[in-house]
Amino acid sequence: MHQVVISGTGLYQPPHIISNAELVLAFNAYADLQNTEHAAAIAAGERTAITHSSVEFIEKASGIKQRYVLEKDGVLDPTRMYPRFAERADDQLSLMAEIAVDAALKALAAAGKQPADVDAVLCASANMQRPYPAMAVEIQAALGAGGYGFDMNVACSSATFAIEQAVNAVRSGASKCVLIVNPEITSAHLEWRDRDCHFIFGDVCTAIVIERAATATAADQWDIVSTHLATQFSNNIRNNFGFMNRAEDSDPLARDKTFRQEGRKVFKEVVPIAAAHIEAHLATLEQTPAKVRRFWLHQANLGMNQLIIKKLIGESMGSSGSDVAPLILDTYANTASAGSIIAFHEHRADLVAGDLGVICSFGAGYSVGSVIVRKI
Ligand code: CO8
Repeated sequence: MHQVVISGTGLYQPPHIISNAELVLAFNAYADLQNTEHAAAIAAGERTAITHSSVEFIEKASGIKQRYVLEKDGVLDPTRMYPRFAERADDQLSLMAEIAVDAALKALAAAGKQPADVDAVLCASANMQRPYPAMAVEIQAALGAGGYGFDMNVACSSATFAIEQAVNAVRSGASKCVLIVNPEITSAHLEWRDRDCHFIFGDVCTAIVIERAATATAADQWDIVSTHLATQFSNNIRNNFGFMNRAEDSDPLARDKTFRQEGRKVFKEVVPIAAAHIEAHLATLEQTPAKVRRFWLHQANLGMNQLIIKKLIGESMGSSGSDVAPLILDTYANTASAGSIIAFHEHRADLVAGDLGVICSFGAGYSVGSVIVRKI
């Protein structure tokens, strides 16, 4: 069995920012347009008027202040309310692969590796641009990596679930160096016309290099001590878009064909699941949350992370996160599987050899994945 390390991470940041103020302005313009268009039906009680969104609510309920997106004009156009992407020909690199290659090259550079050193590519994301050929195989080809690639989706937990697959492959000797990419184009499957969720998500891509400790040369290395995954079925976060829609004669633009959730239930149910999962995982190593120098938590909601940290170490966390559990969702929003990896990417330079950390994701499924790492 080989010792396995994370030897590099990379981050692709989209070119556009949407502030809460811009988002609310566009949503309220959309609401006014809809309410004017359907004034008669609203007056007759046949239709409910759309209520305005507010910056104050968004910041108080979620902690999110802005989000990055790949395309901004379509999202903010009150007559459209979703991004506008040019369709690409089959012989052009697809958008998801393009942002994954960018993040991957940065992660490989950090790890001091060449694409040819990679012998497996896992594209792990909450949504794939197409069913096949696998995004991972296109990314593998674009990079010039060897071995094989495959796609996997466990919603917000896709990255941690991919880390366990990569660790198992490297530990067993099947692979030497695995590249994980998490391209999240959430803007294309978010319902920007629903004020309950229009503020939640942002676009981004993260990448992680996982390899044998024996071949790692990077200055910054993280021993992967243990991984632990769990799922528990719930309909509280769901998206029914898929290849069966046409055969079912359902409306492709119906509300259930984009992200939807029972946010309050998710909040209440997932917080205890995540806290108990982390605690039980640490206990298997005879460790306690108090011994953990840093938690890089999934970034869905400030309140969720505050409660998880309170449950784990009894510490109150402020609205800008804390040293033990840094926050990135204020600037990136919820980036699905990439959130905990962005936190790890941006907030680990100050840790010293021997420090213990936990990367933990949680979300739709429900799913929860934790990765216990130690700074080498
Ligand atoms: N502006 C003003 N008022 C609003 C708005 C708004 N934008 N939205 C709702 N309100 C109102 C509501 O109508 C409600 O009014 P009333 O009391 O009169 O009924 C009031 O504000 C309170 O509403 P909520 O109870 O919904 O508010 P919460 O405090 O629960 O906050 C949150 C809502 C922020 C959504 C919160 O519940 C939350 O974050 N929950 C956790 C959700 C979560 O973590 N989900 C994870 C999903 S991510 C995942 O798993 C990956 C999926 C794949 C990615 C998908 C990409 C698109």
